[in-house]
Amino acid sequence: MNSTSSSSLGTSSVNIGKKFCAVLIPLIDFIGALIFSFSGCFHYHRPPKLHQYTFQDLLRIANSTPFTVNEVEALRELFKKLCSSIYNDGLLHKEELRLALFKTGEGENLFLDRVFDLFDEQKNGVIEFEEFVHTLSIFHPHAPMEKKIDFAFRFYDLRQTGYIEREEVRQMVVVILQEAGVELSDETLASIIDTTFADADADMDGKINKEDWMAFVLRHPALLKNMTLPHLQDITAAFPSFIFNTEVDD
Ligand SMILES: [Ca+2]
Ligand SMILES: [Ca+2]
Ligand SMILES: [Ca+2]
Repeated sequence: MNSTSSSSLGTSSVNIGKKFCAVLIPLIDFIGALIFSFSGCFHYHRPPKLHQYTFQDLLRIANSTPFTVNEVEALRELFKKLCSSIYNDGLLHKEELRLALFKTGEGENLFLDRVFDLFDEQKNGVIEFEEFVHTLSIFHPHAPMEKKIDFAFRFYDLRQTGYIEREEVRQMVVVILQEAGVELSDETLASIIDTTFADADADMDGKINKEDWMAFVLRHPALLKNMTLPHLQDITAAFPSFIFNTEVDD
């Protein structure tokens, strides 16, 4: 490769990184919205009694995540609020997640479906509290980088084929542009996707596998910023009225 083409490749890589960052933004927006959608209405309205987690339960959950016991307790209050909006059975249903994120219990959304699937680790159609904490923990600033990379890969593998295909990137880009009110010609859209693939598909087999993805993300570390939600460290500060029940020193 001569110096001219290598320098133009460098420039285009930066642009691709920016574009892919834009593609990742909805994911972090979703998680952020989920956490803070209810912070404004948290004054004092104690949610109904649900399955009680003992201190030992909370401690066990805290020990398996980067969260402290107080943070798990704050997440418990958030979860109670989220999961009592429609069914009030101690489980988070897809309609409730949709209501929290979009203020409506109805309608289809590609990202919502994928986010819900990723939270529902046991694939039983509802999100349990431990699944909720476990998935959120991936966005914690102290969560291992490999977990963040892996989660982002699984998020974008919308059809769960084990690869991120061109069609999946296309769908994401289309949804983002729609939400941003931006209209691009089909050619421009195709060219964004082509350039992204040329950069990400290292073994050039037309799909992004985990190794391709890992290398791509490491070349564009800005992507990983979107996999960290700094506010998760301040979850107890976001819900000060709930630092409270056990008053554990972390
Ligand atoms: Ca589940
Ligand atoms: Ca796929
Ligand atoms: Ca590939």
